[in-house]
Amino acid sequence: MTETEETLGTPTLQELLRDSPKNWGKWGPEDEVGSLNYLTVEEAQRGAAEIRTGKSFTLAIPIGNPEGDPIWPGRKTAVRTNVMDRRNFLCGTGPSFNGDLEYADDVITMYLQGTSQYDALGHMWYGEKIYNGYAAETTIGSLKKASVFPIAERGIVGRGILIDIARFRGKAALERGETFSHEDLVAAASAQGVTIHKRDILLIRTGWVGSYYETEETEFYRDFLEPGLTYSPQLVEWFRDMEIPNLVTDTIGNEVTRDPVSGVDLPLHNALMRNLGIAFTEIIALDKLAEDCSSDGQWTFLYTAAPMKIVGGSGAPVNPVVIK
Ligand code: UVW
Repeated sequence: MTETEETLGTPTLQELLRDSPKNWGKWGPEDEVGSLNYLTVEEAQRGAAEIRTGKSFTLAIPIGNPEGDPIWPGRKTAVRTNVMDRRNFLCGTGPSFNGDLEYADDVITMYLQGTSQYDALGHMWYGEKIYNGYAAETTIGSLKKASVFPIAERGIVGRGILIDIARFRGKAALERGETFSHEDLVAAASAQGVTIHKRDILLIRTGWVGSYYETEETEFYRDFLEPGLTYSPQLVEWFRDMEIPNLVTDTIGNEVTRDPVSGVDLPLHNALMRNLGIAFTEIIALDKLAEDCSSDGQWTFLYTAAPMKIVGGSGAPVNPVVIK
């Protein structure tokens, strides 16, 4: 099929999401953090109440791995360059300090979405408006509205719940393009012996990012189509009614890349992030945490995250910390 035949009959996001609910204005005309507003001090306490042993997990993937980092096709992986090290001091090109101090320095060049990261609410849009109704023109040059900065200033603390959809389906990782719905999440939670509560930070393991490290790059990126949640009006209503503040997954895009029903690419970035203001956290390492949760039966925990404070950024790297 040619690209034109493939896209013929595909609705625009405007058409697909015409009746989709929005949280615009709910937290005021100047709001930039959306559903993270649900994470009140009571929610932090609810998360803290889940701490039983104090065991902690960091959820970022390595950055600038010589074997490669999983990223969205078209982006480049991070390049860390050493610009000062012992050699400079051996050949006398290093700065001199009283006391003979020496040091190493690095520069990194990377996409802000090129590793474990929070998307800014203004990162994606359609119909000339970003989250909360701000004009798409506010993204020109840098995000003047709904950038990642207010999210970073706020930080994220709440009760996290891990749903291991791969384990639920008896697989190490979901297949390319494999989808699941909110009903599958509820069924998987029930199989794990847990209940997803209102305002939980939802972590979903598909095994996909973990599989990157065991798969040839060409095979991983072949016909790029990640597994993930798939759009339906009912799913959007479920997320809205559950007041989910933050969706965290071990995929690059947090949703199936192309909705198999409508043919639209990344509709949930728009239905959930742009319209409901749900924070998206992507490329997260969940395999070790899932292994531990499966062995001790504790799938809920305190989740904390502080993305970097990039002024005007469309996203920012993050290394979330979970405490059980
Ligand atoms: C794109 O920006 C295409 O995706 P993501 O939000 O997953 O980084």
